[in-house]
Amino acid sequence: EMRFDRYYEHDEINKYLDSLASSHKNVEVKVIGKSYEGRDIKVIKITNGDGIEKKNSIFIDAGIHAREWIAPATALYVVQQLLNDESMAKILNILDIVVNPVVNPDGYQYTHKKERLWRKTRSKNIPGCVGTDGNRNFDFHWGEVGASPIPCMETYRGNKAFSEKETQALRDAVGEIKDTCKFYLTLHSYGNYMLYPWGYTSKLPDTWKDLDDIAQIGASAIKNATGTTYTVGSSTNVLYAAAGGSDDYMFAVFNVPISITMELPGGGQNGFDMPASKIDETVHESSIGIFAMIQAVGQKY
Ligand code: 0X9
Ligand code: ZN
Repeated sequence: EMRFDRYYEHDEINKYLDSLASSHKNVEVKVIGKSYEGRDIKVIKITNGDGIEKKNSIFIDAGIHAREWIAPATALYVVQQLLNDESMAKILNILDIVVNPVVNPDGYQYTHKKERLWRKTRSKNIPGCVGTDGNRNFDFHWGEVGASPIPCMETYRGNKAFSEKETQALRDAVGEIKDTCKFYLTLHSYGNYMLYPWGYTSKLPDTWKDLDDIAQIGASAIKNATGTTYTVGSSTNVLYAAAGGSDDYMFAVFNVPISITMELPGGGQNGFDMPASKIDETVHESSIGIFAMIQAVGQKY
C-alpha cells in the first residue's frame, strides 16, 4: 500500500510496481526499455486475470516531463484504486489497463536531486546543453511548430524524431497493443485541461466529437465531485500549437481512437511543486475524471 503523503523517487516506484506483481496474480510488470542513464522504464499491466487475450485495452502514462510530479503520483493512485476498490476493478472485465508511471526517469530523478524545475530528458546534446523535450520528439509532423530546433531550449525537439530512448520505449509499448488500444491518456501538469488532437494544427480531426465527448465526461465528473473546473478542447485551440506530442502520434499513427492529454492541477510557488499535503486530495479528484473516461470508453468501444 502506497501512501500519497509525499512524492516518491524512481527506484521506490519501480520497487512498488514489482511488489504489486508479486502480490497480485492479475498484475504483470515489464521493462519496456532503459533510459539514457540506464534506469529501467517499467509498465504495469492490470487485467481481471481471466486470461482472455483479445480484450480492448487502455494505456496511461505520466512523467514524460520531469518536473510534473503530480502526474506520476496520479498514475500510481489509479493503479492502486484498480487493485483495491471493487467498483473500479469491475472495468477490468471489459478492458486491460497498462500504466507507465514515469516515462522519463532520468529527468524525474534530476528534479529530485538537482534542479526541481527540469523538464526534459537528460541526454547530451552537441555542443553541451542537455535534454530533449520528450513531448516534441514523436514522429508526426515532427518539428513543425512550437518545438525548438535549439538544444538549449526547454522545448527542444531533439536532433531527429525519436532521438530519445524514452520516447522509443513509449512508442514501442503502445505499439505492442495498438490493435486493441482504445484510449491513450497522458498525464501532465499543470492548468486543468482535457486536451485532444490536434496539437500540431488548429484544424480538428474528423472524429473530434468522439474525443470531445470523452474529455467532457472526464471534466464533468470532476466538476460534479469537487467543483474543480477543467477546460476541454483541442491542444492547439485551447492551449498552444506544439508538434511532436505523444497524443497526436498515438492517435494518428497507431489509430488509437481516443487520445487525451490531461493537464492536472497546479500548486506551490511555480505550479509544479504542489505541496505534499495536497497530493492525496488531488490524485483522488483526478482519478474521478480518469475513471469516468475509462468507463465511457469501455462502454462505447
Ligand atoms: O506542451 C506540452 O507538451 C503540454 N503542456 S505542458 O505544460 N505539460 O508541457 C501540452 C501538450 C499538448 N499536446 C500537444 N501539443 N500535442
Ligand atoms: Zn507536461
